[in-house]
Amino acid sequence: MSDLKQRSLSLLSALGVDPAQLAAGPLAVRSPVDGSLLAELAIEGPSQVTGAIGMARTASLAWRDVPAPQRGQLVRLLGEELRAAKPQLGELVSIEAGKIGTEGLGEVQEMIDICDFAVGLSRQLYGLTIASERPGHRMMETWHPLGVVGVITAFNFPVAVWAWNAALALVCGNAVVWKPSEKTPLTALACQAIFERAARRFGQAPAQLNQVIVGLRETGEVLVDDARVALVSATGSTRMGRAVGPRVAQRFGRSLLELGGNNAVIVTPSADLDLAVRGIAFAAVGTAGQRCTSTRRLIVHASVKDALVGRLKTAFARLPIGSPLEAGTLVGPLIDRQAFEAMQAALAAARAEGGTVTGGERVLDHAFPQAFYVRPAIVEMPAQTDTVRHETFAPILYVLAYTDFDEAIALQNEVPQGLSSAIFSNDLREAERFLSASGSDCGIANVNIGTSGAEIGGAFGGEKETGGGRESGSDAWRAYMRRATNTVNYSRALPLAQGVKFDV
Ligand code: UN1
Repeated sequence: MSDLKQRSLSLLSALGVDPAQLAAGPLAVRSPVDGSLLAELAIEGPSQVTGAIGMARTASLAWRDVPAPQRGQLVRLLGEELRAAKPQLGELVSIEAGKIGTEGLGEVQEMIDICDFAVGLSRQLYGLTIASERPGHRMMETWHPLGVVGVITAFNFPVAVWAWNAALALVCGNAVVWKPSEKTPLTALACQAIFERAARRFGQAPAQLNQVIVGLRETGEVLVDDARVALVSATGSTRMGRAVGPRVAQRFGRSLLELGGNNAVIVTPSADLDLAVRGIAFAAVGTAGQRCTSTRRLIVHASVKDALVGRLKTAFARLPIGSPLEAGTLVGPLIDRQAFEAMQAALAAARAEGGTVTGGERVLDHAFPQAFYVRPAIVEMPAQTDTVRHETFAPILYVLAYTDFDEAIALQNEVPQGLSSAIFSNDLREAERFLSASGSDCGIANVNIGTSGAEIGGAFGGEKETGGGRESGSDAWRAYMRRATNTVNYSRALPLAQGVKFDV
């Protein structure tokens, strides 16, 4: 048995996962750290998924009548359990998704933070009171649970994205059916065990309030097509969203899509370059460029391009690349061979379009023949070509020079995706223009910080091919509830709106 398998088995058992689940079927789970086999899981077939949705429906009928502040207490306990499990779950994220230690732990912290947020929210599911045009009438809005929420998540945030969705869905009175990425189901099983501990302590949660279904695309499709699933919240590629969105719409379900990004940083002549180098490096190479918020494009003013790109090249050349389980590593592996091949194909295409590539090669292949470590690439491009406009989920930073600020904003916006964006500038006019209606067209627009690493308090998501959904903070909770408009007549007359007369 490989060391990593042993380590993950002991973490999973400490987290409360039944070992029988880990050698139960055909789904091979491998660690991107060294390619070793961690577990073999059973795949849920269509009838099991349908059964899970039925149980979730039953759970939701009981849960919707529990007062929201009490529902919040379950999420408070979930947050407590996550605090206790943070070191083990963070390490398991590192083993299964290849994140460096601090990012694995950071992901669990993000889960704890959203639980805290959701607990407060459980007393703040506010509706409006609206002035009625009729005497003796009152109008108001009430917010009710949707029922069953389906959550589909990606490998790169294998646990936090479930928590963003589940914490809000649960305080909003829904049951959750979660299909994790087939590349990272072990961390999902761990979350399920953690959730069940919280539910046992809570004592009055209906059975099967949160369930995990492990499987491939077909498993997710059952969730997408079942009319009992009121909301499908899906995170992943634009290709996946293009398939999921119309199928859910076909049955008049709701979807919340968080898809690809092609996030740019604009650096203007007045920028603090020390800050820019650090901000861009973290956002471009953190999580080995596998965040949907990773910086993929640098749009830099011609007057500072050489200075900035020179410093970035030096920084990229020195990056400690290696096992994410070793202290000091900043860049871990790509998730698998397919990701490596997609990166190499993008670099070849960029070269063919006139790009100059620095870095991007495979490293550590002798130490880890079954894993895919790369040196992050900087690619200076003559123009924003098709390859630049496409999201490649790998650490590639395309560099484009600009001379006129309007041109920089146009370049930033001229891609199909619209998730995150940033400007480094000390010029107030430029920064404010970037944030204005005619500035960045993304769901996230930052000043003097990079494109990734958003806090949970804000709404998270983006426009265009990113899918339009908003998760996490602000008023994202509304997506997990249905709104009813109520008009109450407390008079003895029956005046009609718009002055209509209808006396019978
Ligand atoms: C994602 O990559 O799917 O802003 C989410 C960030 C994280 C979330 C990323 N808080 O980078």
